[in-house]
Amino acid sequence: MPNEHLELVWTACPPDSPAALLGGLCYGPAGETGLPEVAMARLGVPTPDLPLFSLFASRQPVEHARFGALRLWRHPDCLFAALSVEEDAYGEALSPLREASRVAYRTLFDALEKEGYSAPWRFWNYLADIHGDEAGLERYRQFNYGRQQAFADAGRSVNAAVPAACALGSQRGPLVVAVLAGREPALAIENPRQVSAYDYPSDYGPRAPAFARASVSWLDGRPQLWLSGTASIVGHRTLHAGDVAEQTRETLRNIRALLEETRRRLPEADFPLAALHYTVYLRHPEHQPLVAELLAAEVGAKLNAVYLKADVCRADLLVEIEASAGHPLVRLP
Ligand code: 3EB
Repeated sequence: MPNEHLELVWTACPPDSPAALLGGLCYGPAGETGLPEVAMARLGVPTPDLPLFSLFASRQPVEHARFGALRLWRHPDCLFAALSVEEDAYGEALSPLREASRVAYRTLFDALEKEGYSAPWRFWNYLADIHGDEAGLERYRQFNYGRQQAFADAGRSVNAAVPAACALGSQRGPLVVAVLAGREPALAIENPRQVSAYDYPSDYGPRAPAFARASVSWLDGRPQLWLSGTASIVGHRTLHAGDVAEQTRETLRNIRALLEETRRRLPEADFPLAALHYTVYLRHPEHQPLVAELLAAEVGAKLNAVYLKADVCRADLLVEIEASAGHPLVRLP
């Protein structure tokens, strides 16, 4: 039985019932759909060249609107918006990516305010060449710079109650930013094992990443959990450099800690590992079978996961795992 409000759909088939579509992204070529494309190969499947559409669907009425590069889908209680930005458009700037990131976030924040869904719950961020140098700074750090500037420009806090997020390196293509937002704020959750990302020391870049470790939103009186990209970081340091098995185990310890912290903050948001829908980003495709085995050993036979080849935002990280819960998942062939 599909959830009235929000369900996650993973499919290789382009969406055929746009009325129910509440936005989404395509990992691979999006064809005629016009959905934002993220150049990432799917791993652990017999047909890696098929696209993977990661969509939200709803039985509630959804309206779609398009304003130039910005696409948005309005549900009565939440909104999904997505944007691709060509960095070339900011070729004059000292750092085109920093400027593109700032403009992408400004555009999305302006749209959220205008549409009446001012509370971002969860962002998705994808950029090419994430470790490349731009104007003397790693591109991921330029992205963080522009993102933090946009939060400040919009009068939004950069160090409390920030949304959940992920930020990954794609093979090529424009900066892609998507957001799920609501009329009511989500509850931001931090991980007691980790320094909050917004408090990272400046060794990780001049402007800290503006994201929470997780957030909990509410639809129809029920909680949804949005776990940010989670990696083998304890305190603020990367652990187990070069060891994908240990990095996966450490990541799962962080995820367990986040689920426990979520329950502590909000007893109704009681999600076991097996209730989560996972997206696993791997730097090296050959690690997929081992990571899948370790994940299944912890989560159990009901594991729902998709695997994507991506550059994780610290060069010494081999794996990053994000997840959501509190809404159904539909997998179409
Ligand atoms: C980390 O914990 C790993 O910049 O939005 C994870 C999730 C990471 C989100 C972001 C970065 C982001 O620092 C990287």
